[in-house]
Amino acid sequence: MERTWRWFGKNDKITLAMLKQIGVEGIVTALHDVPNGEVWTRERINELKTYIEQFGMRWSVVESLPVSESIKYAGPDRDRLIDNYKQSLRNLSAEGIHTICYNFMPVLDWARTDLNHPNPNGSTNLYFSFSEFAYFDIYILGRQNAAADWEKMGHDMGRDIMSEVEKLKSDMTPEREHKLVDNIIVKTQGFVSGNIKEDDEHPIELFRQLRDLYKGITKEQLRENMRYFLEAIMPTCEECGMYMCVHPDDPPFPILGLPRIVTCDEDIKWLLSTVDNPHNGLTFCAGSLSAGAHNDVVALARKYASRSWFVHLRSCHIFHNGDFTEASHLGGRADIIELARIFEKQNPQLPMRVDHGMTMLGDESRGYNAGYSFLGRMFAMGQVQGILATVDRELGIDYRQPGFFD
Ligand code: DNO
Repeated sequence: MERTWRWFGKNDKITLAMLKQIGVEGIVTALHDVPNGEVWTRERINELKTYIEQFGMRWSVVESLPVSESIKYAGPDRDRLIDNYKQSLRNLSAEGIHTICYNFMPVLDWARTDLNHPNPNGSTNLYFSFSEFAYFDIYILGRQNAAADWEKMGHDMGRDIMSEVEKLKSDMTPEREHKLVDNIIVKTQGFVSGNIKEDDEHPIELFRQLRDLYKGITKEQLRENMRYFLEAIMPTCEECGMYMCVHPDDPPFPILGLPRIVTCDEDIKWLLSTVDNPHNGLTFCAGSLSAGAHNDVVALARKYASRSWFVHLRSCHIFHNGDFTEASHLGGRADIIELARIFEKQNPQLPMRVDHGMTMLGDESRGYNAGYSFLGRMFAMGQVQGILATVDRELGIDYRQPGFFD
């Protein structure tokens, strides 16, 4: 696979010159300063693309060309926003960029409760605690029906989440509450979706307003809105050779009373068959999928490799109580060695990035985006490059990064 890296643009503390040194071939990025819903112009795309090419790399994948909330909940302006989306696709294609990662998660993109959870080896990782998330939902967001939903979730998991929440409540401090809000809806969101930003004064209020836009939207309705969006853009994708890759929901189960529709085998099957067009494909995010105990990640890869146009390599560990954390790239539920075999066989040119990495060896004081450390991701990238070189030799694929002087 093509060794790519998610880079957040010219303000990213990790520079392209640094990435060149660690074997990165392609860049995954977006025009992060264009507000959601606006057209990405050819000039702006070309300017960033040219900048990347000066470093001997290419702009391999757009992550993300965001789908506006109004398209997801079928607001009155969705057709206008879909037209803008199509125009951005045409402009990207005219500049030679043909792979788009996007997601269809309502309001909240990915969710974690702790961004610095200690690992036994002294590094830290991202962590999702059901009881802390439930506390946020019930006592901070104050969502109607939240307690009943968590009661049921606890029952289904064989875990007394509500007692854990009450225990948390008795120990809670304003600082801890603030941190939880920051982790769940600010620090993990601003840089990916732009819905809520670090300098928003009332993130909770803003979040409630966004959530209310989805009142009454069921899983079926959200699926219907996704089908509508995909059918509307497919002719443009065919015309300009654009490959859409939906990112699975992270975590892969419904949260905050909002439906999630890219979480498991059945969802993926629905998505790829409802709009059965090769331009409607998948970002195979092994990390998001492995956070769901219901997912057998290797089996999913075997089944859907032929419709995956972009791969995220990462692996989660699920604890006995159901909480999950991000494991090392050589551990956890996603067998990255086997995934590398499957995808290398499928297409050795497929763009792949290591996803989140550990925070380690000083990463913690550098102010990187949550999950997007430098040393931790570089360590993971080294491991994955080794896996790929080995798998390539096994498969007789010509390894594209020989030693410098070969
Ligand atoms: C978090 C990521 C997500 C993902 C987008 C894709 O690190 O997995 O932000 O990139 O949802 O649209």
